[in-house]
Amino acid sequence: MSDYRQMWADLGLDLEKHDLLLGALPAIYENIYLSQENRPEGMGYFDFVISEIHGLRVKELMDHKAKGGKVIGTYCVFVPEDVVLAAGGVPVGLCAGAQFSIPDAEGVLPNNTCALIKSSFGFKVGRTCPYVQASDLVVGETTCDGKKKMYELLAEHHPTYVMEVPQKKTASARALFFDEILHFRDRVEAETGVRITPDSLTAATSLVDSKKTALQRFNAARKVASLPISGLDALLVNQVSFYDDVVRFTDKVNALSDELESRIKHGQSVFSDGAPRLLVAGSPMAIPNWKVHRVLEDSGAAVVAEESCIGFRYYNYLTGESDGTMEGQLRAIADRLLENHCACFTPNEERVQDILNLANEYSVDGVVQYSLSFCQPYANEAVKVGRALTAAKIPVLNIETDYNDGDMGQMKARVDAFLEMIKDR
Ligand code: BJ8
Repeated sequence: MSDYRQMWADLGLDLEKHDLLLGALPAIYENIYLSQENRPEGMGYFDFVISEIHGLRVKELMDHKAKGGKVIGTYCVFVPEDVVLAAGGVPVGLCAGAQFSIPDAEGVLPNNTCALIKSSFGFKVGRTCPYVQASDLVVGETTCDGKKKMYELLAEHHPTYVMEVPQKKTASARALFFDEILHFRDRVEAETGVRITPDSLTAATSLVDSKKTALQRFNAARKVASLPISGLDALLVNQVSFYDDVVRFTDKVNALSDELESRIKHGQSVFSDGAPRLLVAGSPMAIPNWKVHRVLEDSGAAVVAEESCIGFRYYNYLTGESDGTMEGQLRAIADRLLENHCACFTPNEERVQDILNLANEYSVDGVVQYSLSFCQPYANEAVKVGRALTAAKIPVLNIETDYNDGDMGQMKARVDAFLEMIKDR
């Protein structure tokens, strides 16, 4: 760890505070992750990534910058990573899932703001995240109100660019979004000093599609009766997709999928027979937010899928090749992004249908609707989703929580009652 101190100091981190953060992580990870039994060997790579979360990957980013490359931080899957890659930049996800940074944000943001927004902002103002410090530019978007207002304040501390994401999927909204993608392309070119060509963009999109295809294959291994991997481990893989080098990550996920498919062939499961299968749907879970999966799986359930931007809403949509022109490729990217049915859109019946489809494809016994406290989009949309699930006779449990562990006992009691109800059906 000490090898990186100079790098962290150069990045302007508050070293004392940062030591506290990194000092706490190994015990938490050991307790939640390494204590699981019969994990696939391929998870060793992801354990390594976490052990080096503020070390080796950040060093790679700094080496890239030393060679004149740029790092672009993002907070939402609506920001097209292929455009950044096409300009030789490295995109990195900045959404934060740690309670640690929230006190720093609460001195500025209203307390009744969702934990993801507070944690992300707190990491910047508290100077405890090397990824945001390493970012030459951070890119926000106009999705939920809390995020857009936070970006105005974030811009006081860091070079920030905000993309407009529409709230409907009408023809005029699509035209607006395409225009935004053009502006973003221009902004990335200005930042990197690299002109994006149709070929470089097509190549970058192909890398992103390969990553998503690998994630689709990996997550498909969770459809079987004899589950080869825990929901906690699967969540981690989906989370790491936002930090890691795109080519290396794709290779590692494919290697892990080889192992999972072999486990499936040999009937090797990490769960006992009859563990209730659950789909978790709702707000994204950024590293190290493992709370709900932990409670669910500690209680004897198996999480088999995430209808989340850290999960299905990210990997499900591929761009493919277009007519080979710059405009055609950018249009294909814009169309792909607007396939994502984030709860910030209205109306959003497609998301309800996605959840029903996932429940069917993954043979779930129940759905947990997860929303972060004060997340209006997902908490409100839970009403319609809940009605549809009830009509389809699929049990549903609504969990609203934040990053604090204080309510875990109460959550576990509700989860236990939910699982009992499922078993008695
Ligand atoms: S496309 S889900 S990544 S906006 S949890 S900050 S919605 S109050 S994160 Fe998201 Fe893009 Fe949508 Fe996906 Fe607001 Fe809710 Fe907080 Fe959220």
